[in-house]
Amino acid sequence: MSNSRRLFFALPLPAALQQQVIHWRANAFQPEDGRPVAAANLHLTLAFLGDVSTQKELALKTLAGRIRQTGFNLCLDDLGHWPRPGVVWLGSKRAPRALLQLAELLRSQAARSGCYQSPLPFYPHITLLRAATKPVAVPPATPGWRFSVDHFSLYQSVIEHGRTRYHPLAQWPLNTQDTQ
Ligand code: 2AM
Repeated sequence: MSNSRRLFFALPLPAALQQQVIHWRANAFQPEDGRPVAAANLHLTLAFLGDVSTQKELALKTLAGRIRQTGFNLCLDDLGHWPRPGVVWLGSKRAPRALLQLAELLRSQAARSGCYQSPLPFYPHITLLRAATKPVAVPPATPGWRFSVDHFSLYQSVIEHGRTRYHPLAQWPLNTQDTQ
């Protein structure tokens, strides 16, 4: 598919928070635990779309633009390790309902547009380390960062000079009223 792009919807982390997370991570894990995700690549995926044609991308952007959803505060107070995909992640012990609703909407729009969606339940997370297939001593707690989510974005995943980079292509606001 020469005209297709590898896309996903996600929540970006504010730049200052990206820096706080990577500084904390440098002390919280050992180099052999896994490959750290670059600060600018830290994000929370809402819906992975895979390789998408230009036409389908336009349709998905139109649908995303019609979403009317409230913003929310996200507390990053959970950590875990999935050895099989080799992922160490940061998450939320109590994911806000608005986050789950937004992801559900984007995933069902993606599925109806023909983008394969994993049958596994959606588990909101921010990947911190990859290639973490061996046992990892996961710290008992995070600093409990909180941030306010007022938009979501569409990203393109590209390989540049052998490294994965995520380029934001578009973003849509979330209603700032009724933040939890
Ligand atoms: P992960 O961080 O748990 O690997 C871009 O690849 C983003 O989409 C990543 O956050 C990744 O989640 C997520 N994603 C979900 N399903 C994917 C898939 N089948 N292939 C690649 N990435 C996927």
